[in-house]
Amino acid sequence: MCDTNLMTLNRWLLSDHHKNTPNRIEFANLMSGIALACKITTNAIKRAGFEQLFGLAGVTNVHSEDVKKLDIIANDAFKYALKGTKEVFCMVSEEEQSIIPVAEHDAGNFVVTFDPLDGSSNIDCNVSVGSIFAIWPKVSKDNNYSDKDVLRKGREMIAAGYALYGSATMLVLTTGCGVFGFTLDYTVGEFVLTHPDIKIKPRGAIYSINEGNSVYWDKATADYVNSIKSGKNGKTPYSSRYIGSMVSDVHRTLLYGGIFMYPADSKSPQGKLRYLYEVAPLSLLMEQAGGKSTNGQQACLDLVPGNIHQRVPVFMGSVDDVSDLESFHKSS
Ligand code: P6P
Repeated sequence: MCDTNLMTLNRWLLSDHHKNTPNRIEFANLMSGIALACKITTNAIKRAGFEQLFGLAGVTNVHSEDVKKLDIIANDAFKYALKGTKEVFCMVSEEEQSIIPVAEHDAGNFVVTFDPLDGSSNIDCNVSVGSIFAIWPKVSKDNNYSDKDVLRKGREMIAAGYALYGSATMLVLTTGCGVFGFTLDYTVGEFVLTHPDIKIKPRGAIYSINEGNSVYWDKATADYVNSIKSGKNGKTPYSSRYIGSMVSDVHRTLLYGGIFMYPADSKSPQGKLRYLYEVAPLSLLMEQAGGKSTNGQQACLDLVPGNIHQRVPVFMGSVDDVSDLESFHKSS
């Protein structure tokens, strides 16, 4: 059967769903750049075995992490594709130490923060990985970017999303009116709407955390995890699922319910995950899907990062599960 009326990402962005979006043409153009970067990245991942793209690039990044060859490919894909839209004022990448400027003749009105290939430590064993992005309006009135364009509260985001390079390649996006999932149709090279208006259930039965860090956890986190493992008060014990790739763990949490956690602990006093291009965008998606995202004390979207690679603790997922977690942290 040949569907000639595909609801592609671009058609959706220009549809009545965004009839009140003042600059929807420019935004749709920006998103075409992000979609291109995700297609280039997914293609590189699928070809990695044939073209010796697995393994290390022989350099370390700003976080002193070994950079994979595919990290560099994904980072370049995002930078070139975004600059090519002429809609970007400046960028922040997980792979780059400083804010990435855009030449004045190419500059636009959006700021984009992104993790081009999240979970890449898993990629050589073919575990699913992802790209994460957040879109913000520029703040500077002139053409000189500054920290005020990027060090800002998550609630100032106008859109956020991720690509999941899994059994299928999906792009999951919010523009502030719910969460929508698009699956890459290789036959036409388009992201097609397959998951309209995703909502997370109020309570799940899965918890997701790296239990290898349990010796470092604070009491509140340890007590909460023990409470859902022990099945107190006649409750069924939760199942444990941890992939170690944030996009995959969060996507499963979004669709199946439950809670994803990367807490601060004695090994990582601020947690591990970075605010601008991991925690903030995924927190916006979670809240837009009817879920919750907290650092244990307050909503993640109300936090303001101190630097572009600021790490924060994060607990996100079903409202009732995250609220239970918060009750342990707020009473500690
Ligand atoms: P750990 C991947 O390196 C990542 O940044 C996230 O995608 C993931 O959630 C986390 O780190 C996993 O960290 O310490 O459990 O290996």
